Amino acid sequence: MAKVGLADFMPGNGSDGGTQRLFWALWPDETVRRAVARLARGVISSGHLVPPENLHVTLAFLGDVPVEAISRVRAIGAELPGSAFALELDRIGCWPRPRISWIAPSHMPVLLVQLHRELRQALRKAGFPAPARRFAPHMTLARRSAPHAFQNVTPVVWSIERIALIRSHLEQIGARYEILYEWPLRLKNTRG
Ligand code: 2AM
Repeated sequence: MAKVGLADFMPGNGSDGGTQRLFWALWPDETVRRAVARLARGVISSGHLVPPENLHVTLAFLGDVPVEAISRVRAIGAELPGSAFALELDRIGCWPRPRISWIAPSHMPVLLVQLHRELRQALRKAGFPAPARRFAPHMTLARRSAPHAFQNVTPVVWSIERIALIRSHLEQIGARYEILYEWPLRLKNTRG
């Protein structure tokens, strides 16, 4: 099959019949979602809180992927040799320019660095544009928030045992995310 070129990834709302707006993510379970949402409500006092069901950590944003290329995106997930790890979300901060408040790990697990690297390499090898941004794992908590100080919080310990391919539906009330596929990570070593 032909390689997908940059021209195939033009921005759009992902709802036209020929493409789907996709990204790779770590998707929290209900317990993590609730704990993070509670922290966010307590700490962030401006902007729009992300609904708990939308909370996630993006691994790689693909943008609009032609439907005929999705089987190759899936194949990457099936072949990714990542291992499970624990992520401690313990720091709330903000990026003033995009006006985003986030929660992130103050310690970056080696296994997360490896997982991201393997995913980026696999995407590149399969002809997809690899993420250009430096990898700064975070969970967006609020958008259009006013700048605020960093704050260390009691860690939310998240046991990450799978990765997910997510479809983003851009709707009038905001983004709606759909888990298209999930793949388990190897349960060898749960601490990075
Ligand atoms: P964010 O949380 O920092 O906004 C779906 O849009 C997810 O992909 C979001 O978590 C978003 O990150 C992330 N993302 C990364 N690069 C993006 C881009 N160029 N456009 C939109 N979302 C992007």
